[in-house]
Amino acid sequence: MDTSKRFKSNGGCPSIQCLVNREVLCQEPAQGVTTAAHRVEKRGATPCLFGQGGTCCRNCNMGPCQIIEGVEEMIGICGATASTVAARNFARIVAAGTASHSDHARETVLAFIATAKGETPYEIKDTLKLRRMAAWLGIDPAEKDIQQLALEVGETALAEFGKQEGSLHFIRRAPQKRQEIWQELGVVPRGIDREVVETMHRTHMGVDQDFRHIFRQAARCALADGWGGSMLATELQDIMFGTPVPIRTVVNLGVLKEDMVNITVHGHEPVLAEALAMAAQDPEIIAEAKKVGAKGINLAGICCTGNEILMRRGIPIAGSFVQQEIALTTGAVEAMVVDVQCVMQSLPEIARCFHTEVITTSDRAEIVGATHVPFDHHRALEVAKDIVRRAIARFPKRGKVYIPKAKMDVVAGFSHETILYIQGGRFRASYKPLNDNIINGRILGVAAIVGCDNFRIQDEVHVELAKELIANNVLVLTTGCAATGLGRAGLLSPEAAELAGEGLREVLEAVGCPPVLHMGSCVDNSRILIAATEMVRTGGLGEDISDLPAIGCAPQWMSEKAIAIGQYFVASGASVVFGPTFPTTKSQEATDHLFKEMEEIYGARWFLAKEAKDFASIMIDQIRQKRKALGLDK
Ligand code: CUV
Ligand code: SF4
Repeated sequence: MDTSKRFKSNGGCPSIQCLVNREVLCQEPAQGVTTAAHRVEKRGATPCLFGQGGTCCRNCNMGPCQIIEGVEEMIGICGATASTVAARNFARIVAAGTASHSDHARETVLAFIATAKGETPYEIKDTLKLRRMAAWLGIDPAEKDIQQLALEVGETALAEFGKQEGSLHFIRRAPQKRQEIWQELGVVPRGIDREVVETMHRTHMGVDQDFRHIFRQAARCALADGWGGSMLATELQDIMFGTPVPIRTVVNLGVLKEDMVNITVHGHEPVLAEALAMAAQDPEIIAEAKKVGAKGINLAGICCTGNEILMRRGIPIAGSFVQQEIALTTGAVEAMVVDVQCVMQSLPEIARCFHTEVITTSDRAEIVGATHVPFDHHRALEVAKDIVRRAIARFPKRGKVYIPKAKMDVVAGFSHETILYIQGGRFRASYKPLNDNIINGRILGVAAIVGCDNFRIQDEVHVELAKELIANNVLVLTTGCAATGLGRAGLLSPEAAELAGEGLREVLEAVGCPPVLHMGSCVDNSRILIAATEMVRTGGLGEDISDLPAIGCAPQWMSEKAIAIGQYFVASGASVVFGPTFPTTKSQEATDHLFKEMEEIYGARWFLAKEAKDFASIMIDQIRQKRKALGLDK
């Protein structure tokens, strides 16, 4: 194929703002390659208009119908109004997001059960957490050996997916008052799969047609994600692979190595990445790499897989979501190994311009042009070694390479347990120091910056926003690709504490913490729910998550999962700010529900913002209002 035709651009490289990405795309190895950066440039920043704002419906074959709120004749052929359609579409986004996090969790649980039976190379590493989770799952941990207990925990966890009645076990971890609100509203999730299926059913043509009632199901479904699928994934992964503790490592494309076999692991499920990490350390494998002239195997993460192994093993992250294609255009990647979610279909096409092999591994995800090497946790090491060997075989075929220098030191690993621990050590661990510092005003409040990065947004919104927040003494928590971006900018290092306001800086310097705490992958947003609950339980900051001077945001959200996360945060009492666009804006009624009525019902709401400064002012203002309501400030 004539690659020059596929390549368009202004003088050879796209006009993207992120300097390191642009640097790589402007170098020789990347010439002739088209990436999302080029496609966005070509099409302009305005996406396709169909569906924008949430009032287009294609749920039946009398349509598609484009509905315009306020125009009487512009309702669906079936009579559906703009608010119904917007709510239906929104609920379906939530269902897709919940399904994704939860299907990942299912895979984790299955690997966990196999591990309990001794059928995988993994172990039950955190036995303390195993016991704690057993108790939450209604299992008496007393006098059971670890394998037996793990098996029971695994099987009970698996049953959470198919449960038809009652409520998910982890719901009971929420503050009492929150649980009562859920009970009263009838939004307590029964079984994870059931909530997803019911959401799909209720949004089918001609079923649930009261937008408020649909939004309520969207909340129940989202709660099945946050307190269900995502939380199960986080907790069982921690038990199996270790609960994260503070760890120093590096991020950005500069972590790729000229003299090593580079394997990037991309996607979401750590079961694959953990096995690859084991295989990469195998002396036999390393010897094979040396035979082809490489110094060894360099594993580097992309997206949330990257976050998983960064948090637990300190394995460097090569890039966030928007850097996946760019990592390949360095010409230095022998294999990109992917499983599920946030993997761009363009990867094999780009790999064709190089010696790179794209390897899909999940039974649920294949890509035309990629090699499929099915992963199976029973044969985890065997498959992982096979994959690493494929990468080694590619090394001698490397052509021109350009690896940028850019990399940044980060400290990650801030699980809820770690945050607890650094506040007083093993025996006095509690959230009291944090609460006290919020009460005495050294810390204004807590903000979470989570979610994706996105090619349609060129500015470093995350970085600007985080700087503004910490300068105002707001402690920042982060997960997902936002965390990687903040890491690239140096905000995940303790030295960045000097950018914090005086009060926050004092607190951070006493414990040697960065001003932005990396809590993990997207499923690890469940850690934030637990941290918030712990703050409530510790006392002095109200009785419910909605009383806390805390707020979340996803300024560059891209995936459906992000909306599920936003909805479970709001339904749990934590407001969120999303942007730069929102999926219901063409229906005033539906948007009013999410932006106003939810505040009355759940004590929290959605906000929409575009620029970093707007995010910051909404978030700081909300935190101030909560402080006032608590009587902390006048
Ligand atoms: Ni799950 S969901 S782009 S990898 S954070 Fe990254 Fe995180 Fe969004 Fe995807
Ligand atoms: Fe149109 Fe109603 Fe069919 Fe949707 S369900 S496509 S609004 S007729």
